Amino acid sequence: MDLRKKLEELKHNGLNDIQSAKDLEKINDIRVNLLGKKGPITEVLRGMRDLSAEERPQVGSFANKIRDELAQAIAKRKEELELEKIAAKLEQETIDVTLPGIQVKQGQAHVLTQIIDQIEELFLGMGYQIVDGPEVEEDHYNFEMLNLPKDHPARDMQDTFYITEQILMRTQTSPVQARTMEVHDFSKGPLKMISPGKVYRRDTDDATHSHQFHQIEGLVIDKNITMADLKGTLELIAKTVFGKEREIRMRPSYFPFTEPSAEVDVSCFKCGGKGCNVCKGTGWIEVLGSGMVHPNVLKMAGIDPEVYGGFAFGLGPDRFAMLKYGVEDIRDFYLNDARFLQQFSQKG
Ligand code: 2NL
Repeated sequence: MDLRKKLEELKHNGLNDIQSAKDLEKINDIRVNLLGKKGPITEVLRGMRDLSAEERPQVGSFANKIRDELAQAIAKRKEELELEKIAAKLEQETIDVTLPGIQVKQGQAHVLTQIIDQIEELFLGMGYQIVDGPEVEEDHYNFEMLNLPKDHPARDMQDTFYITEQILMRTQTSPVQARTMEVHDFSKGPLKMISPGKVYRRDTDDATHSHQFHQIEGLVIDKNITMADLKGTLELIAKTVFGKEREIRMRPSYFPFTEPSAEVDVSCFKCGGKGCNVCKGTGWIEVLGSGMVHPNVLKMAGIDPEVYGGFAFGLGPDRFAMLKYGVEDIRDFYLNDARFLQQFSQKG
């Protein structure tokens, strides 16, 4: 058969196949079949051996021209198919940016953390340090250093979780103060600290008690500290947590680690002092305990009570939150029920 005719036919059929190729795999198959080493054009070129010397270059250049045309058509069709493929993909992945988004639930600090943060901020502003300490504590720091003698009822097995005879779960955060007093260097300035944290007691007798709760204790030791310093400080706590209209009153009381000791009441934040169900008609609510640091406590920490003195107080963030928000069961704070906790959102 005439080689020219054969080449014409190859071109015609080849272009048809290329045009009707529907995907990139097909166009690749065509390229390999048509232009490859075992393809029909290579075969034609091989068949040129039988041609005359005149005809050979003519048919040769014609064959090359057809091969170039087919290669070009393949490249063009390949590009078309690639663009089509991208267009189809874009079509499929269309995102409607006007659709409403998925609301991300935003958390918030736990209500007890909110109260603790508020008090920490107040005392940081007055130059106090915030000190942490162990929750598993030595009897020595939890009781002995705080002037609680061996026969004190708080040291009863009924009231305290003992790990061994000398190791226990701290029942107050005062051991942190005892440890700090012991190492404080008064040549560098007075000691001013608060110690917030978890404490543990065995009393679970009613809904206002839990085997684990929180305490923040404060301690200031310097020369010439008076009860007026204590009262001013306590008033600031009351106003910060319960509102700036609040007033406080101090009643004589007893703690082994302070002398004199005072119980502190805040004027009722619901009725303003007239008397209501929250303050049980008295106009006052008991919120914390306080006093001037007992000389024995100073002595045991190596501080001379003839030179130095100080005040201390202890308050319960759990009790503060219960009073402030009218929560009746302390265990609500520890159940991690979002329906309860969400009520204390700070978003307003
Ligand atoms: C309460 C109130 C209080 C203290 C804690 C304290 C700590 C040191 C020295 C003296 Cl290191 N006092 N803390 C003082 C008064 C009251 O807590 O109701 N506690 C049972």
